[in-house]
Amino acid sequence: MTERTLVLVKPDGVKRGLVGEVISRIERKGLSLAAMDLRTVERSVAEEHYAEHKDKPFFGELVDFITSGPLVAMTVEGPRAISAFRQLAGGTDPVEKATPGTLRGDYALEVQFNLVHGSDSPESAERELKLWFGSL
Ligand code: RTP
Ligand code: MG
Repeated sequence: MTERTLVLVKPDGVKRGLVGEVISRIERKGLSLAAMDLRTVERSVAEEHYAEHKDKPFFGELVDFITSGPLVAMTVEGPRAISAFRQLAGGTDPVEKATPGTLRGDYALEVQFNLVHGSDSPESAERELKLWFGSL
């Protein structure tokens, strides 16, 4: 089933020049881009995006980081795109969970600076694509 998912190359990935690497892996997997935009987001967007984490101790730092500079937001589509991109990204902790061969496993060291975001379910994808692109 064709799906759409929200992918972010977070500010650390943009600063480090890894946007092309992320896109390359998305394309090599067989997924495709349906929309893409470089932007710096307001705190309100970041807070809404990460609303599920609002009571976590790292919420403030997370919002500070996501709003710290330009990021690349993309709509990525293809068969099982949501799970497929989560597989490419690897686990949240780039050392303890993400394995080599994944984006986080290959390019990140710290949980906060873990390079990419991908929607984690069809419900999240719908909510996030509306927030970031105004539609699914
Ligand atoms: P994301 O939402 O960014 O795609 O990452 P995820 O699903 O793999 O992880 P999630 O549990 O949704 O956490 C969201 C982001 O919060 C940061 N985080 N920091 N300091 C910490 O313990 C901690 N835990 C999570 C990470 O940047 C994570 O991607
Ligand atoms: Mg998440």
